[in-house]
Amino acid sequence: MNSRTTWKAHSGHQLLQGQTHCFRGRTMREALKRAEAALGSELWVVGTSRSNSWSRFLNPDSSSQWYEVEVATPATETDTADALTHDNLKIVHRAVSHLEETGNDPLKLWDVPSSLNAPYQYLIRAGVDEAYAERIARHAAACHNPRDLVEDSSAWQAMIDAVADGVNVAHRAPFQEGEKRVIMVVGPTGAGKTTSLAKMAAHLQLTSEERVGLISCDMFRIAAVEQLDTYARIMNMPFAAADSAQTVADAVAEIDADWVLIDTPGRGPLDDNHLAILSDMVDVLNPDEIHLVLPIESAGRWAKLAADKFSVVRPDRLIVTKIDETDRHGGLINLLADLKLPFSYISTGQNVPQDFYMANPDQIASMIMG
Ligand SMILES: Nc1nc2c(ncn2[C@@H]2O[C@H](COP(=O)(O)OP(=O)(O)OP(=O)(O)O)[C@@H](O)[C@H]2O)c(=O)[nH]1
Ligand SMILES: [Mg+2]
Repeated sequence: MNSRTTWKAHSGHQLLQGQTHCFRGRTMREALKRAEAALGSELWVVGTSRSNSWSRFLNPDSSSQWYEVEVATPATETDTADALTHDNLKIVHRAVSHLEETGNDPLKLWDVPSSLNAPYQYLIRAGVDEAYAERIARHAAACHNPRDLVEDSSAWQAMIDAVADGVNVAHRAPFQEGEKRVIMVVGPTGAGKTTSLAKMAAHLQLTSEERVGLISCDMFRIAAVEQLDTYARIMNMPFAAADSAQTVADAVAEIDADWVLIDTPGRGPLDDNHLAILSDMVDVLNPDEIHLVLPIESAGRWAKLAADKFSVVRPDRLIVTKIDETDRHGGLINLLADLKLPFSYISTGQNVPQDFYMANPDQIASMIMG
């Protein structure tokens, strides 16, 4: 039975001769000595392994073990030329194609336990940016003794834990008697702001004693006011509509509610005029929470642009919507790392109020890791 504990001392940038050679010994020193005697002292150790002698199957008490070292010599110019004229070219070509297909370099993680490689690759396939996946794998390695990561199942669990460790969630201070808590949602067109606000209102109504009220300041579209008004009537909540910083502030003061949830119109992140109006509103209202709403599929350049533009309204948390529209949830990590905003809620469908969860690091990690 082989218990292979390979490590690669070879940097991956150094040219090697086409072939590697294996040498065995009763100890690792003996195996290395044999390699040196045969090939000289300038050797690259490509891998090492320890194996029990086959005779152990006949005599389980036997303690005989073999150490094996796999070495290669650095290439000379002639060697390289020779190697490239042979079948090795095909091998190199195949390896390069594989790296291009998977889009990542296995040698990058040569110094972490090899059992972390499969969950690392999985993270990349799930859409996690390669640089973030590498950081997660290194965090998993740093948190464990390599001996505890030999089993694949432990390595996967370590990776799930490492993902969860990096998931930052927003906290909500307990409600104080007599206060009026103002929550606002902002974000680009169609991101899921109104639906998320209605879901959040339902959750607050179900989980707290206080009264919840809704305000729409999307007066540009009659349908938008009606959309939120309909939710307010279904949930029996007070509702108001207003359109300027001052009229919204007046509506907040007048509405008979402890939690006041404010919906804002959707506009593209390049609409500076709209952002200026929102920014005035934020200055006057000074909301307790401002949730930026973005769909998971926006992760990447577009989300960074949106977050950058919406930063003038100072969002302090992120609602990620439309999680149900993709089977690659790695975008959650990219959003978190790129935008540096903690998650508040996750929206997983169109049903109000069901498809909506307070962000939880363990659940998010399990979602990403399948
Ligand atoms: N599949 C899916 N659809 C969602 C989710 N959240 C919202 N939607 C849908 O996305 C569409 C837009 O949702 P809205 O809540 O109206 O989005 P909005 O950001 O308020 O849109 P504007 O006010 O026009 O900017 C609706 O059809 C919603 O049902 C979600 O988590 N999953
Ligand atoms: Mg809306």
